[in-house]
Amino acid sequence: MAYDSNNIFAKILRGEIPCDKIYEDEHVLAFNDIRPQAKAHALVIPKGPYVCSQDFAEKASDAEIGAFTRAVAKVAKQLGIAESGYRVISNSGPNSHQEVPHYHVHILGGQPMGKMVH
Ligand code: IU
Repeated sequence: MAYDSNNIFAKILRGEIPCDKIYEDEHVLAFNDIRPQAKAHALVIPKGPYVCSQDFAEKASDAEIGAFTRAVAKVAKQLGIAESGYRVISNSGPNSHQEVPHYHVHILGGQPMGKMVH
């Protein structure tokens, strides 16, 4: 799928729409989800134009992928949930109900998350 630069996260990255920023570095931005589904609910996104998990893994550089993985841990620490634990999930592609076509992972925690259901 081609990257649509009008998606909402692209607008956030360009500073056209505000976000509740938690963390930023050269490759990554993280912010609180506007419709939190847990006491802590953050989104981590790469700054590059990747649509989904598949796209990111296939096209991003090792530096971007490394920064992204480390950013998840940094965000969890900043949210104070690194020790209590958290869930990292990513909806990727049509069957997953991915709403925003810019790759992102959800970090959910701050409470017991319950068993995953499918
Ligand atoms: P999804 O995995 O693509 O379904 O998740 C998109 C998330 O982006 C969802 O949890 C929304 O609440 C969240 N979100 C946001 O944080 N800010 C926005 O402006 C929009 C969606 I639109």
